[in-house]
Amino acid sequence: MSSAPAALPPLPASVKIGVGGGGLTVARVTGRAGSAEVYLRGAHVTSWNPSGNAPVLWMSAESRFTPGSPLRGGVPICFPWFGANSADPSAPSHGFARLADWELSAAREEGDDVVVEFRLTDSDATRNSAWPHRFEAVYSVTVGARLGLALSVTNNDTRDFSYEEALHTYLAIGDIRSIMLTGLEGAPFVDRLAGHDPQPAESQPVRFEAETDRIYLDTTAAITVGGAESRGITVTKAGSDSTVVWNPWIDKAAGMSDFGDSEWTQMVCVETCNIRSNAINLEPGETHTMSVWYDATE
Ligand code: TA6
Repeated sequence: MSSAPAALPPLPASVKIGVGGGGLTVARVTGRAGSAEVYLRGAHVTSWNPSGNAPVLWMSAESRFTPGSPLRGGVPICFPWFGANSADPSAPSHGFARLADWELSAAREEGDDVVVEFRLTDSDATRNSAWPHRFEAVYSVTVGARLGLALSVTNNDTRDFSYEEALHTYLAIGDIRSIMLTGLEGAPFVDRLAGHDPQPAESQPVRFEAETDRIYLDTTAAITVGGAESRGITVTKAGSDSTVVWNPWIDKAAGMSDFGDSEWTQMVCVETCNIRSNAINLEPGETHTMSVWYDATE
């Protein structure tokens, strides 16, 4: 049974609503400069193809499309916390937003681009969660020769609140063992596999030789993914002070039922975030926007 969407706004011919994996409702965008699919579950972008180019986002062939499970790949929205919730160990990893059904609130064409907007507000479930605040989140997806994502959060409560956020993007690459990330040179990071103490900054591009799970704080740098066997992908952000880099490598991939054992070579997560000491605090009525743009060569 698909998660029948709430009332839909007027849609341009480039946006069609259909039934995707697991019977979930999906918005299929076919613009002049690019195409994409966005599930209303989690407002989850699962694909983006600049016209004439190969997919830029990676999705696992083993991804689940079932209630209570996040999709594996694309761009999961982590909100209002990142990772485990320190106050409630039973709360879902990376927050409730990627498990919720968002409302498709607007869609329009802007030149060669197509813009689709999604909206999530507090509910009985969220108000009874580990993060009980009144809020509105508006997520804007711009599909074209570039992919643009913008997450705006408004405090609709009577007191201030803090939250973490991440666009946990899985990028499709040739082979993790032959790519490198530039842009983070000189930035200290927390290696989540080696405790929580900051590691000294590295002067070289990031390369991958094992499971890698790094949090870079206080960085606004653009990141470029490149290498002998990978197209170039540039990640440019605004309103974000943290970046997370992740690849599960062999053992962790084998331990995840929604991740194919051999798929670890095909992806790298470059995550645009505000987490830990970069968490956002909003006064009542305030809004914060985190945005990111992806450009891919060939
Ligand atoms: O962003 C990296 C990370 O926090 C890793 O530690 C790993 O848990 C990954 O996210 C995937 O998390 P998920 O809850 O989607 O399985």
